[in-house]
Amino acid sequence: MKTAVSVALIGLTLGVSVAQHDDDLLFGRDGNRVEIIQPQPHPIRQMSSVLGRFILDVGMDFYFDYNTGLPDLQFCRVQQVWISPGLVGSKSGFGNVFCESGCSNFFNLPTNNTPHHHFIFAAPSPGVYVWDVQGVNAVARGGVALQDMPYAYRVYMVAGNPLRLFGTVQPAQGYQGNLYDLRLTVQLRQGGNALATSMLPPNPSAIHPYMVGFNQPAGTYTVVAKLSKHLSRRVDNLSLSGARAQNWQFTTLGDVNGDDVIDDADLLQILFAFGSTDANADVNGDGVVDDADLLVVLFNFGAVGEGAQ
Ligand SMILES: [Ca+2]
Ligand SMILES: [Ca+2]
Repeated sequence: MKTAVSVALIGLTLGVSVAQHDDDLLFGRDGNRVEIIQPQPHPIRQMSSVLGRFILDVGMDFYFDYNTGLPDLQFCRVQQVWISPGLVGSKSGFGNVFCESGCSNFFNLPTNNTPHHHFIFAAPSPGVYVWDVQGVNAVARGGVALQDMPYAYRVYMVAGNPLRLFGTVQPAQGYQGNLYDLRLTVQLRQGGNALATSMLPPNPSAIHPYMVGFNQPAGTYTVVAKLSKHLSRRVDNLSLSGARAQNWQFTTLGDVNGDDVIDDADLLQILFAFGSTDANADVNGDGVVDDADLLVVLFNFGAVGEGAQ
């Protein structure tokens, strides 16, 4: 990994001709694969309130080697992996490029003979928004094809001043798969009523593996978190105002159908997928559906999530 110092010096060297910004995603090379050299991890970004919307400028560029002044790469595709509903990334002359559905969700560097581009991300209401990307199909300066980034790089964007929860997400001990393949759902409740829900893939490479925002007043809430394939956890009487750390440890695996109960419906789904690689029925995340998955469900049979209503 190259140092932040050399990146800063590059910024100075190129400062006049190319407006490089501290938070621009700089795509470079780490051994045989493409990597976002800086910023690592991406800092939490505050969106600006403009005409009733929230917007943020997100830049990207190649990483330029300090000694040679040359870019690490000659080509890289910035591929979106996940984006929060409602968040849209657009660029003058290109329209909406990144969004939940109906966008191309990738951008090639270089485009129009330059690797340096800026996108405006916009969101309609206060909250925490997520944009996850990977560098793929990259070609190094010398012409060598590089391996894709093996993880998703996350940018958190905060619109307004929502209630925020952030922290770590620990799956059950028996889960062997990738945490990013699961979905974390966090729900705010008061008096038994669900007020707001936010969902995202946990991302251990991000500044916080999860952060969610709720456009709700400060107060005392019950918070329920559910990780896919796991039973939910619940914390009562949580006093929320601004941002607060809340780590989640999920202990019980086996809820294949996501109804927060482990019962014969889960068992049946595994039996129907037995011997396949169906990711939904692969309880322990080892890539196959077999008796190990059945055993997990049988062992936890009858268990109900803390947040089940
Ligand atoms: Ca179930
Ligand atoms: Ca399995």
